[in-house]
Amino acid sequence: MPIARPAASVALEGVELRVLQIPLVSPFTTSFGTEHVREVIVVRALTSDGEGWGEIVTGAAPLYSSEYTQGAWDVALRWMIPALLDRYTLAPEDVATMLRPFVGHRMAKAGLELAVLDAALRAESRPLGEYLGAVRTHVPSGVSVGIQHDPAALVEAVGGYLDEGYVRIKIKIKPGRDIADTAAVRDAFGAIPLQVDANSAYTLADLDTLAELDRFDLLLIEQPLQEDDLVDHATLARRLRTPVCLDESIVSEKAAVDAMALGAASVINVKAGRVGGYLEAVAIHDLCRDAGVPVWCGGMLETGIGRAANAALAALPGFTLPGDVSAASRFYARDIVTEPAVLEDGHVRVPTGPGLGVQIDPVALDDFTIARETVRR
Ligand code: NPG
Repeated sequence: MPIARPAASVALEGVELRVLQIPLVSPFTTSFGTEHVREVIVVRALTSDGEGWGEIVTGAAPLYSSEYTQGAWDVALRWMIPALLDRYTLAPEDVATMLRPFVGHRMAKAGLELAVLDAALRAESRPLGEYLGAVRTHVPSGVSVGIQHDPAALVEAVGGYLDEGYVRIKIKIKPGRDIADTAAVRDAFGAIPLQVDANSAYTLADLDTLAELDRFDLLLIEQPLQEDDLVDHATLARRLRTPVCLDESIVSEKAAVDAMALGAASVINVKAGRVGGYLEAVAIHDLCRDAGVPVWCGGMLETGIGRAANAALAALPGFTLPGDVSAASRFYARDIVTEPAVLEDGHVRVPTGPGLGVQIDPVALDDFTIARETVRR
């Protein structure tokens, strides 16, 4: 149990799920595709003491991982929510245990756990950051920049984000869009904190190309190989000077233990959705801090719900590298919370109100909702 003081139990009376489609301010291209709209599932836990909010960060298609909207929607409504409603009172710390019989579907589990946790903490008037162990009031904000039309367009995009104050740049790469893109950014901006993210686009056959990246003094290369390529990542890590960071491969605390034991990762990206919840994310943080392995908080284009929770998580002491916790405006012209995250001197504030510390904008929520279903006891 990674939490110093557990939350009080709640009486869960129902759970509402909504599928939202929120337009992006500009298309976001990674090695696995281009998105114009963020499709996401918002969870509302209905308890006898009030409501709580969570977010299931699956996308429309199973491209980043095997999870996707309709799969998460089905498993949550058919299996997970009934299992939670089966027990009248439950502690947020019990949610993961109750959902453990259902294999995989970690993003769905994480969204449900967060909604129950938010409800419990709001009822206690306790901020999520304090509950998780946050030690900072603001977290340094990095930005993830998608693949652009060409290296010149990438330089222009990166320049805009640096002007806004982002303290670390991550660029997406894929085969054929790696060396020239990285060189262009280094040439234009000198020794800025820079890292690259391949989203599993390479194999060990690309070793020579990946080794060429060594000359750019990158903070790290993120997830060059496939999710289950731990041994290949260890082989690659021995051949590169650039630190290898794992994202997709780190699906649990156990996966992090294994990756570290194999030498497959010298840096770890923690995403609560990918690992099944914020409590598992704290456990991975604790593991890495104890082992002296740098960790940072990743992002999944969260709405104001997950963005608030990520800021709270990223404020834990072991997060020694800037994360992908950017301002809401990086992705959205309109958020579903009344006070979207903003960039202040390169940092995002950790909310201090009860629970997530943000309020839902009910009109925006309704405007983006394309499907809705409620399960009650
Ligand atoms: O700032 O929220 C953010 C986006 C950070 O690049 C980012 N996320 O592979 O890490 C990733 C990528 C991603 C986004 C992956 C959405 C999957 C879905």
